[in-house]
Parts: sequence; C-alpha cells; structure tokens
Amino acid sequence: MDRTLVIAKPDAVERGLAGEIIARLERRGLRLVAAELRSIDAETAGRHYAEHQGKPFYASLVEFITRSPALLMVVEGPGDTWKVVRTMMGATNPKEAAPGTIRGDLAIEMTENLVHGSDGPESAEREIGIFFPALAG
Ligand code: IDP
Ligand code: MG
Repeated sequence: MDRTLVIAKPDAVERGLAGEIIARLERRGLRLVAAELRSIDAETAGRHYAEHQGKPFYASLVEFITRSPALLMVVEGPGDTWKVVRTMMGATNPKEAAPGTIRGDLAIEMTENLVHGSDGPESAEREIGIFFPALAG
C-alpha cells in the first residue's frame, strides 16, 4: 500500500469540516493509517514548508498553520495516493478549484484552503517523517 500525508488545516478544524474531509477520503477508498489533532509549532511548520521560505506569503502561512490545532493524517491506497488526494483537494487557490473538490466546494480564500496533501512520493515520505516519525521508512 502507498501512503501520503494529509493535513486538515486549522481553518478546517475551526469550521467543523475535519469530519467532512475524512469522510471524503474514506468514501473514495483511502484508509486512515494514523490521525492526530495537534497544534503545529513554528519550528515544525518551518521544516514542513521549507520550500516556501523567502516567499512573500511565508510568514502568514506559518502564522496560519500554527494558529490552532490541525488534524494530521497518514492515509493509504493502492498506489499514487498523493495524486489521488491532490486531485480531491483541487487547485491551491480555491477560487480556481473545480466543483467537486474539497477546496472548490468548501473554500474561497487562498491561505485558508482547508487541506494539505504531499505533492509527490518523496514529499510524502519526508512529511510523514516530520509528523509521524514512527511510521517513516
Ligand atoms: P499546495 O498546498 O496546493 O501544495 P503550495 O504551493 O505548496 O500549495 O503552498 C502551500 C500553501 O501556502 C497553500 O496551500 C496556501 O495555503 C499557501 N499559499 C500558496 N501560495 C500562496 C500565495 O500566493 N499567497 C498566499 N498563500 C499562498
Ligand atoms: Mg504544497
């Protein structure tokens, strides 16, 4: 089975949409391997979003992802699980996300786009290692 990291971001938990996000993933056929509601600290946010350091939105992104608890999850499927999740998430900018996607159905604003999913197999491995080190490798 092939695993990826998914985060129901603070806005999702605040809006009571964590269950909706889990339900969509499960209905699609993905299985929860791990799930924990946890406040992400600034250092962990910096590791997770290292690729975005130096970008104009970086400070607001870290402020957002650390502001209240997020639901961290590892999900698994038969293959290309990261891609299945990314397709379900929709475009980064919810204004451009297709109807039927999580962002396209449930979000409007860019930063507050409800969900994170790893963007490839290497990212999935790296990010699972950050949030669930016991599951890495
Ligand atoms: P992704 O979440 O779809 O993978 P990334 O490009 O990895 O998108 O960006 C990470 C997060 O940073 C996005 O989900 C969004 O919350 C935020 N973000 C990305 N680009 C912008 C931007 O141009 N302005 C404000 N926030 C942004
Ligand atoms: Mg990304």
